[in-house]
Amino acid sequence: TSIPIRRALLSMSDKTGIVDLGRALAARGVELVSTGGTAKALRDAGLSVRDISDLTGFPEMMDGRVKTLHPMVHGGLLAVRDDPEHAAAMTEHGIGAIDLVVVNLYPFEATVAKGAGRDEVIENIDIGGPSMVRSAAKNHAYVAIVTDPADYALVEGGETTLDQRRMLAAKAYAATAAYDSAIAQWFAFADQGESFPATLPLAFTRGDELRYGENPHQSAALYIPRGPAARGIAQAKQLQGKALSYNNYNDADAALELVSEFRDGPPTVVIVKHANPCGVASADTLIEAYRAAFACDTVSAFGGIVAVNRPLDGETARAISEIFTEVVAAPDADDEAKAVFAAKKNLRLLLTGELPDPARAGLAIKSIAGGLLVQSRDGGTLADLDLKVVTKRQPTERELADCRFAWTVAKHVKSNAIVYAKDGATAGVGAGQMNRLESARIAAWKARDAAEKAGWAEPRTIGSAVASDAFFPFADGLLAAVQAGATAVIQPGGSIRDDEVIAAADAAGLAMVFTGMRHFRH
Ligand code: 93A
Repeated sequence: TSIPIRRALLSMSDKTGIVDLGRALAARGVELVSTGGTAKALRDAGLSVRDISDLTGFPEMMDGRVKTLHPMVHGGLLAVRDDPEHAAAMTEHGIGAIDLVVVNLYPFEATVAKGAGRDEVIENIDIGGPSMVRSAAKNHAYVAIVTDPADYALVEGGETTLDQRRMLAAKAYAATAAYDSAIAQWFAFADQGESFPATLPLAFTRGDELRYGENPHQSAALYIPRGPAARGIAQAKQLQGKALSYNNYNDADAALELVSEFRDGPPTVVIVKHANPCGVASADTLIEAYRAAFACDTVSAFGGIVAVNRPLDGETARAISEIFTEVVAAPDADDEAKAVFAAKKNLRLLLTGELPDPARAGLAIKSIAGGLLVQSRDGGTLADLDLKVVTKRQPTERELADCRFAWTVAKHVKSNAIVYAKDGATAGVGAGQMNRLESARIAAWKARDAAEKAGWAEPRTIGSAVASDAFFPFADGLLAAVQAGATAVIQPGGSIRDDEVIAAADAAGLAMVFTGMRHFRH
């Protein structure tokens, strides 16, 4: 059963749609009460409005900081209408019931986003608005609270049902919770410069709803952080194809994060499957890079996610289209490339704009049962490394270049990670094994398999550089790389058996460099 709206309080920072709503309510005989700016907007449109100062008997004061914080407002919102004591208090103090509140709050986040100074940010913390929202939502048995313009239509008829008011109350508290989180986030991160505040005041808004999670029996959605604009796969613009799935996002993120390491480098292509790169290559042109990345593992590349560090051209788009590819992420794409993909209805093309800075600061969050693990993101790049040659033999220039390339890829491979690379392309990737030796063997085996499939005389691990995301605890992993034909090694160093590992490298005539930095990734 519906209850009628007799009096509505409208107080809106963003006045979009206010006149239409006011007109609809007035047509139903609803009395309109408003704060200064909102009242003016309604009056300018020819509607009759009562000023909030008339209701409270106080002027709006202190630069508007105190407008609606008054018992005439909050009494009218919070009174339990059929409680005799509440009713008596209303009569005694001349408090009139308010049946509908429509509020949108001071634009705190937009003020932060535009880079305003501290005083302006503080001034845009709305106090009276959220107070009314919370009072009205608590008393949803009688009062309707609208915080989302999409719900104007719901109240325009001049009456509401309890179910509607309940739904509106839930949205209202979600809105004030997010609003306060954004404020807390600003205080902690922007104002105090903390990376690990005592509470984690992160506010997220739901973006795309995903068909399902990692598996069909799981629900999933994308959440976008509120506040200062983040940049990454979540912000990419999808040009075509059906909606992305949970796994697509996860894989596209892995691909974009890795290709971003090369944002100032030569044309580079990354192919990802199950969140691990199965082929990565840099070359003089994107098409050459794609061919080289694909050659690393032609089997896994099927149904993969491709990310590139240059605007996509038609020729590369055609090459990518030769096999089934789930998602392509690129900073941009020319008209020819777009036309090529337009014919591939199932392929999703994501345009990311300028690639994110791989060294940027940020938090990496992972959920565990009962809690969250939070760490600063792994922003370590080649520029941070203090490379030390630890073997008798110095790496050649070409070996050193391949070491650096393999190392960059290994950072984005699930641990234990072993990556063989040669001439700026991966030759074999070993990912996610429980020991380093197995990863080294798997990577070499995959390289042999690729050679067999392509009809090459030998696997590309012969004469390659090998990267290990963490130190070799024993010489065995290194010996597996020697067996695969690697001639140079890059690894963090730091094992208590480093001497043994270095001796094995020297005995095999390898050149080995230590990075002093580890890149576990799980
Ligand atoms: O400064 S406030 O926190 N103090 C108040 O008492 C108050 N009451 C409403 N801000 C307050 N509001 C906000 O004013 C509303 O949330 C809304 O955003 C804005 C509308 O002001 P006006 O109608 O004058 O443009």
